Amino acid sequence: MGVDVLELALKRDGAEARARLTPLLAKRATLVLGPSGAGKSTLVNLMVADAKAQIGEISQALNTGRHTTTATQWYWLDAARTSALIDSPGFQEFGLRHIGADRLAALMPDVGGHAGECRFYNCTHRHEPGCGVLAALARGEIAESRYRIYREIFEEL
Ligand SMILES: Nc1nc2c(ncn2[C@@H]2O[C@H](COP(=O)(O)OP(=O)(O)OP(=O)(O)O)[C@@H](O)[C@H]2O)c(=O)[nH]1
Ligand SMILES: [Mg+2]
Ligand SMILES: [Zn+2]
Repeated sequence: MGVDVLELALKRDGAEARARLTPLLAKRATLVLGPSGAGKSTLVNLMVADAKAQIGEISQALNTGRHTTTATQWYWLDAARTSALIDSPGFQEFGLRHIGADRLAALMPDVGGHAGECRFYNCTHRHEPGCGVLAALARGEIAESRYRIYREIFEEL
């Protein structure tokens, strides 16, 4: 999707995680978002010396987080107050119910980037003739796995 992904081991290699995150967090406010138990508060504590954000153990029974953080909290990363990190309560499930099927392609940049090439303005990119998305898929410019995800979510919506 044109989004960079960093894999970090906050507990095993905190120093490396800090070094890689520090330049990305500079001069902006960053919202930490993710399911409960993902390690959001662990990351905040790693980056903010006196944060003391509460960290929860993963529930053995449910294999999920326990919603340890219950309120959104703003932390300054530096004394000059130019960079901030925002810890947030985790979610158990991520829903897309608020999105109309006709808006889905526009929200997946790698898929929707070719929608302007479709013959029909209301193309669903599934079976229409002259579909720019299907053409890009055939040329290998859209990953098959990403197009499959588009189809699956489209059907759900
Ligand atoms: N091994 C390992 N464990 C981690 C890592 N990050 C977090 N944990 C552990 O995962 C558990 C949950 O961490 P939290 O930081 O409380 O997770 P959270 O995302 O803030 O959870 P909520 O506040 O419930 O949304 C704790 O036991 C952490 O020690 C990591 O990078 N590696
Ligand atoms: Mg938390
Ligand atoms: Zn199309």
